[in-house]
Amino acid sequence: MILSVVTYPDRRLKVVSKAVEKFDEKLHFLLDNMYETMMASNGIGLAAIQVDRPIQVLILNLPNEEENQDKSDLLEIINPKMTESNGTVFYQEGCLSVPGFYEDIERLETITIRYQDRYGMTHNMRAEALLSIAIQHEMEHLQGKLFIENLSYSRRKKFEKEYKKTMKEKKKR
Ligand code: QAP
Ligand code: CO
Repeated sequence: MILSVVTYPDRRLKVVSKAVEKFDEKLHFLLDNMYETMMASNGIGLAAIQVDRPIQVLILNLPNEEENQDKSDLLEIINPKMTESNGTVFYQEGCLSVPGFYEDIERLETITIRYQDRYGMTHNMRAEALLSIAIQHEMEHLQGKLFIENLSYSRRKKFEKEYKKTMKEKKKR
């Protein structure tokens, strides 16, 4: 089942997500629907709050070396906590909740997280490169934060202006 994606400036994206306590069928159904929704929208990552469920759930399916988005590489990350980090890098990010906009954002280069899977099993994972960036982007959603909130004042103003203009043009059509 494909769910509808909440887009900026919808206030529902600002809610702080609650920890998952029950690793039941309802959670598995949400995870499966999030995967379908992400694939149908050409995304590589999605947080539950983007489909109007403010719980600490995110999924990632990054393309491999052959640029294929293999379902066997799907990561389902629940209740994540960052335990270590090193360095910083810039990366041009986008977001399914801010369609059509891409901006360079500063992120931590490598991170280690502790998280649970759909069965409630705890894992530790070290991430670098795109995976590290994607996890940080999605973990910010759990705090009710969007990547555009990391922009400097002047770049944020420029974004607001362009986004409003694009929205007006979309309405006309
Ligand atoms: C988050 O983003 C991310 O504007 C996932 O028109 C971004 O899947 C992680 C998308 C950058 C790491 C690096 C955006 C699709 C998808 C759009 C996405 C659009 C269509 C964004
Ligand atoms: Co996003």
